Amino acid sequence: MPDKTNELVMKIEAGARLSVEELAALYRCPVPQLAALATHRRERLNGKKVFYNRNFHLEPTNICVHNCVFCAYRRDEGAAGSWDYSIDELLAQCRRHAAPGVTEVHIVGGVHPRRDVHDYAALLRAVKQTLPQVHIKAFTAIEIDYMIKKAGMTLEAGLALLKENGLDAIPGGGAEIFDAAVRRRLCPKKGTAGVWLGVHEAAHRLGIRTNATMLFGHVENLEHRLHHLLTLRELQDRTGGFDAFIPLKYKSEHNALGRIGEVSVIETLRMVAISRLALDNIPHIKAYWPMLGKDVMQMALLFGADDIDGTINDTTKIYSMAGAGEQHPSMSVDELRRLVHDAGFEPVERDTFYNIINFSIHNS
Ligand code: V47
Repeated sequence: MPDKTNELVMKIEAGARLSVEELAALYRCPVPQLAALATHRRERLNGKKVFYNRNFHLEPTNICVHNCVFCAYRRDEGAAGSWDYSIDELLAQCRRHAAPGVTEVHIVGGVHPRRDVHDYAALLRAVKQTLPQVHIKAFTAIEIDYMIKKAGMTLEAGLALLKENGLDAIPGGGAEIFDAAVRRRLCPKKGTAGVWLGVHEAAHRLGIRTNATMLFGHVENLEHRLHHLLTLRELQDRTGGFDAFIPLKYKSEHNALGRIGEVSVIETLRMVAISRLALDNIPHIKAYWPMLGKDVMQMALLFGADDIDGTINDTTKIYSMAGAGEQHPSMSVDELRRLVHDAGFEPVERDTFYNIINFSIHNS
């Protein structure tokens, strides 16, 4: 083993922070060693626990003012394949999917040209009235920025309005890649990295917990990925408001970027491990199974991931429309637990805020 790697192993064992150069060196080290180092970090933070929840998604619309080249989901208003549900239709979906024990609804969709923060506050209020016991994790920072500007409000006032009406947490979407040049190629009209980071920072100030994502495996390189991770680490040092990081592998079907194909499973697993090693201050790394598939999700647990998201109940289309193997993502609690157990870990049910839910109580 080269000296440099020995030094890095010692740093990781001591729990020390890693620089961008050190992370780049680790990215290239042999796969079993990288898996072992990320596992060492995950065990310090989360022991053998792997978290999951009982959740479903609402996707109010796929009509979107943006036209990101990686997206297979967005449509113009009135175009074939577009949808735009009323609040009543969304409440009917809530009633259909809120089985006993469900603790979270994840609401995310396109940036609709005519909807403002008051429209979405009304949706949150209605969902909360219908499912008072369920946490609402809703709207990417990009949706939030647009809906608040549309109403002519300040970011703080708009976020406070959403919170008063039932917003409990914010998901990590819309981050893509923070590097300005890559972002311009991917999603030229969408909010900049500064917009995304500003919304999350303001949310953290208001006590709203959030997640973060990174879309990788398209036109970016390792330097861009590491810059993205360290930008998140820096914000987390200041606010402590992120609960989980989700590395999202680009899926190539039915979108304008498709000809570039997809990165390998090994590259995906290396990114999971590097995320765990870089983000020493974000407690959870999520292996999102509707995008990775069940097999790669299980492998990701051996590369530092400690969260697998939830039951989903076939309620999200973002990944299936981009060609994910899971065309109707849905898993029972028994299957989630078995997959975790078979990988050698302890399945633990959580709510949105990682409070542990006693499995035996819910199933008695
Ligand atoms: O920002 C869109 C990604 C994200 C593709 O916070 C694609 O718990 C791959 O953020 N290939 C939205 N990815 C979803 C999201 C998310 C998912 C799961 C959990 C959480 C959480 C958040 O989906 C977008 C974009 O980066 N995406 N198209 C595609 N072709």
